[in-house]
Amino acid sequence: MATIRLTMAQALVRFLTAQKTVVDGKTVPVFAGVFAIFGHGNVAGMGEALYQVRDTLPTYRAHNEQSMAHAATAYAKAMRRRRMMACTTSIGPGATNLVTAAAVAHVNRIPLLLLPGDVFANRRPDPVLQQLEDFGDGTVTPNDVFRPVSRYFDRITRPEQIIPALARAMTVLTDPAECGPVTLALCQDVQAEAYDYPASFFEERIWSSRRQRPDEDELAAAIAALRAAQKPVIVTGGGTLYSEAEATLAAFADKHGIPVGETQAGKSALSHDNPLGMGAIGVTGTGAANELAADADLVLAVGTRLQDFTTGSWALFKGDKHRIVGLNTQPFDAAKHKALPLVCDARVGLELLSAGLGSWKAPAAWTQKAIEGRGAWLKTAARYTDASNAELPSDAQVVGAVQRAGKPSDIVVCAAGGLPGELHKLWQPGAPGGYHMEYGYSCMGYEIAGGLGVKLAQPDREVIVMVGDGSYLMANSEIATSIMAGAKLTIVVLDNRGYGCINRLQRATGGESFNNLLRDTRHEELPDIDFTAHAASLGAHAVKVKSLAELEAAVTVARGHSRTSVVVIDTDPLESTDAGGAWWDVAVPEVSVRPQVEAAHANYVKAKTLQSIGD
Ligand SMILES: Cc1ncc(C[n+]2csc(CCOP(=O)(O)OP(=O)(O)O)c2C)c(N)n1
Ligand SMILES: [Mg+2]
Repeated sequence: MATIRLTMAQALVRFLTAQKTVVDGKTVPVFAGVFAIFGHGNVAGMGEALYQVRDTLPTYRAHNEQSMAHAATAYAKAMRRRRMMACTTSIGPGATNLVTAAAVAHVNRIPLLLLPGDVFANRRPDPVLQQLEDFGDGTVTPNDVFRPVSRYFDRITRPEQIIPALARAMTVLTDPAECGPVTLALCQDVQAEAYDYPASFFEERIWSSRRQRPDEDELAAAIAALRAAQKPVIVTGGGTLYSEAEATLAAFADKHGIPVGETQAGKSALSHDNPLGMGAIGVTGTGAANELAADADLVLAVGTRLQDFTTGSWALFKGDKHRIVGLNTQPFDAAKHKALPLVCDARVGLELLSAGLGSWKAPAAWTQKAIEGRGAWLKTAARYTDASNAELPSDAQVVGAVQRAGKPSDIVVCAAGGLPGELHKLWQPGAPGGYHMEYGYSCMGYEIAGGLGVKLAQPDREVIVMVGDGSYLMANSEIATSIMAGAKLTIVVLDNRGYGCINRLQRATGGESFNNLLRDTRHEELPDIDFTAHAASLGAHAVKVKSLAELEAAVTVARGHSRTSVVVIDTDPLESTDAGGAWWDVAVPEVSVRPQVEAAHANYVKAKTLQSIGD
């Protein structure tokens, strides 16, 4: 057997370069690159190995491990999970800084390869710098915290162990139902240890995205359920986009007269002007989508995890004896809330359902109601986003201004704060993939790093990051990375001087304004944070605007820049779009000395009566 003598780290990166996939008819590497922050736990082993392959597997140096893993996650999401990136860190803090980002990828079902360093397998220098000592368990290291946030976890304590471990890693990373983060914790000494690897380990392998076909009985049951429906609604999630099924979905909705509501991950699948596109559904949904959802007798859930924002904490679907058909690659999702499972790829599933339904159409009155509801909602929404000379504009007005300065090919990126609700309801994506919202973990700090990953994936599209002051302050250092990488972003910072959405939530649950807006915090002095000076110090173009008209102009100027731009605008922390939307279960205290809390609790108890448990 032919062998090649390499260190474990050299073999690992060589294996990564040999993994290929086909995108738009072209064979390309599965791994577009590696984000790396070195320390003693990886600089000698992984660092030297990455240097050797820097022309085929580029290494990007980031500024924060969590952020670089967000960027890698955003890259894979923007690539519809066809291509991905890896992240390598030192041991200890470098490694555990990745954990939150691993959770983001896990919740959102996005492939991400994490390669944190780990302690010496030979244990000779114990305790090595940054080693956590467990008095009762010699096998535990901080990297064990990756177990619950990884779809596959392994600790590499022998060089030959990567042969089966990487095979298993690739199987997970490329599986539409199973994919998520894979963590291979690389013991520092083992990274540098040589082994005679079989040459076959490095042979090129081409991976393709599996399009699973459904079970015949499940398909027949789903067709029968749809045929019996009088008021069907489709809820489309991220799975539709990952399956590249947006055209199939549009054809399905049109042929069978079924209106469609989009989740946060699913938004942009349907063209904004599709007459059956009801827009956002759920807690942050449009009036049009939520009215239909409340009345629906059948919900065809396509590629969605049915998280609480989508189901209005399971109080949204109020139709008597409504049924859910769960079309999903993952059986866990397909059978939620006693759904009739239809386990398969979204595109294949919709095609087969359509063939089985033949010329069947939803009752015309139902389809017509949807079309009219959509028209009414668009008029309502325009009231919130129209141009205005408001001194302190609302987030919705900012969304409108950014949209007016936009082009159909733009991609808007966001994750946390009040903006996800406003964007979900009001943003009008021009093309599939034009709406990139991380709302599975809704992780503050994802926005700018995520924008970087999206731009690396889609260099020809304008990437507009919309971010609150809170999220900006939590993680912004990848502005500098975006400049280093030539990955130009337009970042719009909405400065409402605090955690506006949580303050509003606090008030809605009877709480006093406390510890959210800066003015309501314990302080000696209120900071007057100069976001433009901050962004400029990281190398970005930066400008503060005083009106929505100036904002539109500044975003237009930013489009023309080749380097990342930050545009800052002060906004009103108290305003949000009250039209549309649905109830969200946020537990209100049962007893309190404050009458406002007691009143909120009484409303809460009433609202909970509409919530279903398990069906
Ligand atoms: C890492 C993280 N910590 C805490 C939260 C809870 N949280 C959600 S939104 C938010 C405030 C966000 O503030 P900002 O970015 O200024 O947006 P705004 O609410 O003002 O629109 C907080 C604290 C979170 N989602 N992520
Ligand atoms: Mg804020």
